[in-house]
Amino acid sequence: PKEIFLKDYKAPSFAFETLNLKFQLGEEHTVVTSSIHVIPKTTGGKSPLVLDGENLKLVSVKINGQKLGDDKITVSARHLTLASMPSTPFDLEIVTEIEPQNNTSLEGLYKSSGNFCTQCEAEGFRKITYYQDRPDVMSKFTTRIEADQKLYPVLLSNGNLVDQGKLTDGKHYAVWEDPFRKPCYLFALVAGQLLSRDDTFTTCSGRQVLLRIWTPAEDVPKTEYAMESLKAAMKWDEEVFGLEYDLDLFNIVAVPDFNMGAMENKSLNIFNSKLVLASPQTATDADFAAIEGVIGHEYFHNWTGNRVTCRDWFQLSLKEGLTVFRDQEFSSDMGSRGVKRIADVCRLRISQFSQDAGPMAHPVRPHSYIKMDNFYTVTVYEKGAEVVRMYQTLLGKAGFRKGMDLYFKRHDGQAVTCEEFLAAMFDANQTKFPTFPLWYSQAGTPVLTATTSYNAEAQTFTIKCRQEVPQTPGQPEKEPMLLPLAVGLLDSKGHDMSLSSVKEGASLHNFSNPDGSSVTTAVLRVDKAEQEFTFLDVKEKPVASLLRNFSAPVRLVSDISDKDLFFLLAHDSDQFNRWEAGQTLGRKLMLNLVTLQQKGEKLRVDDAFIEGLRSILIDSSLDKEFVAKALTLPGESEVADLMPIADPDAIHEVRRFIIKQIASNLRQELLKAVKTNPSAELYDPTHKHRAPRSLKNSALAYLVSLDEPALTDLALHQYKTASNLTDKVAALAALSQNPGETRSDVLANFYDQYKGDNLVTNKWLALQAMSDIPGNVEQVRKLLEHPAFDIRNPNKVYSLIGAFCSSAVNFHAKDGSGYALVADVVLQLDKLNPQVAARMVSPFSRWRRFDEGRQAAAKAQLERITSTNGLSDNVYEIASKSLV
Ligand code: B3K
Ligand code: ZN
Repeated sequence: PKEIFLKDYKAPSFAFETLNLKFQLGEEHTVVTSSIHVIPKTTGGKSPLVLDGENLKLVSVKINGQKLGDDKITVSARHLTLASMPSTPFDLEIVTEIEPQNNTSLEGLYKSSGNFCTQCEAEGFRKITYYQDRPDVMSKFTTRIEADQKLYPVLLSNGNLVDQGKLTDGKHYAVWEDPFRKPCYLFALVAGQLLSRDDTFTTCSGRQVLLRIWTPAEDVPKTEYAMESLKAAMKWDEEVFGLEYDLDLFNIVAVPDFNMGAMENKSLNIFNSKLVLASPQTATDADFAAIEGVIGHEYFHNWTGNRVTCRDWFQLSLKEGLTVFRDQEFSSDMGSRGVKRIADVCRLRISQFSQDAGPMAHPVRPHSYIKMDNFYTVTVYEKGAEVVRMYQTLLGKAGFRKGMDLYFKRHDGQAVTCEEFLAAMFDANQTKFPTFPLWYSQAGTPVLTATTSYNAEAQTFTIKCRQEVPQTPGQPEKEPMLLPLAVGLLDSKGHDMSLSSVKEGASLHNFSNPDGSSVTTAVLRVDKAEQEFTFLDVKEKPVASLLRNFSAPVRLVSDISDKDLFFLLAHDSDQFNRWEAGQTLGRKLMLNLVTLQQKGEKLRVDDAFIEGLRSILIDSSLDKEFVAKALTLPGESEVADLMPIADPDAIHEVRRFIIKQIASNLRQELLKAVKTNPSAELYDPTHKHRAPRSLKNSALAYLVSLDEPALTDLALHQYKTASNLTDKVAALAALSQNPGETRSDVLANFYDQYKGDNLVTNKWLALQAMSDIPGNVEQVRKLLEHPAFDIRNPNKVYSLIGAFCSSAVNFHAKDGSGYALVADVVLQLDKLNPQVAARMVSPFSRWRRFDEGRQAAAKAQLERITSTNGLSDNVYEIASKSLV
C-alpha cells in the first residue's frame, strides 16, 4: 500500500471547468458518461492527464469529439492515464460502466433498500467515473439522470432541477444544474421510491427556500424533528455568523445503509436514517439531540466546507473541526450550554485523549495517510473543534466573528489550507500567536501542571505552570505551544473574586471588561515550558478554578486538595468546572480503590464523597441534566488510561462497588428523584423536558444496581408503562445490569415488540453487546446469527461489534475470546466493506496498555489480520500501525 504525504502536495496541472454527467441507471449495469471541459495549466509540452478510477469498466475516451487511440490510453487498477493531451483547452468525454447493485463498500454509487444513492467523500467519486478525484479540482456540475420511471420515480442531484421528462421504454430523466463550482466529493445522486416532507424557510434577505426531506413513504411522519432542526439551524447560522443559504432548494435524503452519520453534498445532504427518523416511540432523547446536532452540522458545511473547501485531504480539520465547533455551539444555544460542554469534553477525553496516547496518534492535520477514510477521526473532528474553540477563547466572541467574516471574504469559492484560516483569524484581530500553529502539527495531549501559592502579606496569588507535550509516533520532540488557561478565583464564601491584574514575567496585564463589569475569569496565555502568573490584589486566600470551561484540550495536573475540590463542586460558577471537580474526586477515588482491589483489600467509599453528591442531588436550583451528569462516575476507560497497566476487571469491580455504595447511601434522595420527575404524557425532546427525564433515569439506574425486588419492580413498572422510548430503554438498560430471569424476560419482550423496526432493534443489539455481564462474548457470538443482525448494514455492525468493544471486561476478556470475536468479524467484513471493517480494528490499538497475557492475545489477532491475503488498505493501515 502506498503512503501519501502532505509535503508532496502539487497543484493539479489541468483544471476542469465544467462537468456534464449522464447516468443511465440500470439493474445489470449503469453507464456513466462524463464530459469535461479541460483547461491545461502547464505551458508548453503535451503532458499526460492522470485520472483516478477504481472498479470501472472503461468503454470509450474522446478528445474534442474524436475517439482517442488505444496507444494513448493506459488503464491500471487505480488510474487511467491519457498520453499527449492538447496544451490548449479541450473537451474530454469518458464513458464507463459500473455495477452499483454489487457495490457493498457503500462508497461511490450503490444501492440501499432498492434505491440508488452515492457517497463520494473522501475518494468515492473515482468509483463512479475516471476523474481528478481531489478537492482542489472544482468544477461546475450538470447531471442528467435516466432511469426506469416505475422503479425510480424520484431523481435527485445537486443544485436546481432544470429539465425533466419522459423517455421511451418506461424511462424518464431529470437534469440538475449546480451553479456553484465544487469538488467531486460533494457530488450526489439519488434515484428511487421516496416521498418528501416539504417546508419552507425565508432567509434573512427574504428569499424563500424549499426544504424537502425524502424517505420511504412510511417514514415521512418521522421526519418532523429533522425538519424543525433544519429550520433552526438555518436561522441560527444567519444570526450567529451572518451566513445565509444560497440556493432555492435544500434536500435531505435518509438511507438505511450508510457508513457514517451523514454527508454534506451541495444542496443534497444524504443521511444515515438513524440521524433523520425519530418519533417519541422509536427514538430516545439522545437520538433527538443527535439529529439536531448532525442536521445542523451538515447544513453548516454549506459555508464551512462547501463554499470554502479544503485544498487537500490533510486539511480535513479545516472544515470538520470548524463545523463540529459550529454544531456544538448550535446545540448549546438550543439546549443547555454547560451540559453540552460536559458531554463534548467527555467524548474528547474518552476517545481522543486515548487515540492521542496510542499508536494511531496523529496531528489535527495529519502528515501522511494510506487511506484517507481512516483519518475521519476524533482527533481531526473533536480535537480540531477544540482548536477552533481556542481561537474564540483567545480572541473573544466578537474577535472570532471578525476572523470568520474575513475568512469568507477572502476565500469564498476557494480550496484552502489551515494556514489560511489561521491568517484570517489573526489578521482580522491584528494579532499573532507564534506558537498557536503547533496545534495543527504536533500530536499528543499536552500535560499542564499547575502549582499554586498565596502570599497573604503581598496579597498575591501565583500559578506556576509547566507544560509538556508527550512523544507520539514519529514525533519524539515537541515544542511548547499556546494553551489558553481560563482561571477564576473563589473567595471563602464561594463567590467569584473580581480579578484586577496579573503579572507574567516583566509584563503586567490589567483586566477590564468592555462594559465596565468586573472580570471574574481571566484567560492566561501559557506558551512556555515553564511560566509563572501572579494575580495582584487578592484579598484573601482563594480557591482556584483552573481551566474553566475546559479552555484547552490538555490533561491538567494540579496540587488542589480534596477539600478545595469539594468546595468547587459546591460553589464554582463555571458549570463545567463544578462538574469537573466531582469527576476529579471520582477519578482519585476509583484509582485508590483499584489499588485496594488489586491487593485484595476491603473497599470503602469516603462519606465526604457521598455527601458531596447528596448536596448536588438535593439542590433544586441546579439544572437537572447537570445533576445527572454530576452523578455519573468517570468511565472505566478513562480510569484505565490513567493506570500504568490497565486492569479492566479491577476497574469494573470498583466502579460497580461505588455505584452500589452511592445507591444505598442516597436511596431516599434517588427514590425521590425517580418519583418527582415523571415524563409528561406528551413527549417533548427539548431541554426543559429532557432534563428531569435524564435525572430520573440516572437515579433509576443507581437504584436498580442494588438488585432488590422492590427497586427492580420500580424499573419494571416504568418499562411497562413508559409512553416514550427514552423511558422504556432507560428501564431496560437499568434492568439488564443484573443477570437473571428478569433481564432475559424484558430483553425478549422488547425484541418482540420492536422487531419490525431496525433502528430500535439496533438499540436492543447494542444494549446486549455492551453489557458487562460475565461471559457475554458467547452471547454476542450468538447474536451474529440472529435475524436482527446483518453484517452488510453498518448501523448493525456498530450496534453489535462497536458496542461490544465498549465493554472493557468482555472485549478484553482474559482468555482472548473477545479479541478473537472481533477479529473474525473484521476479516469477514473486510471483503464487503473495508471502511467499516477498519473502524472495528481501532479498539485493538491500545493493546500495549494491558497486562502481558492480554497483550499477547491481542497481538496475535492483529498479526492474524495483517497476515491475511487480500486485505484492504483500510484495515491494513490500522492493524499494521497498531502493531508498531
Ligand atoms: N463529511 C462527512 C464525512 C464523510 C466521511 C467519508 N469517509 C460527514 C461530515 O463530517 O459531515
Ligand atoms: Zn462534517
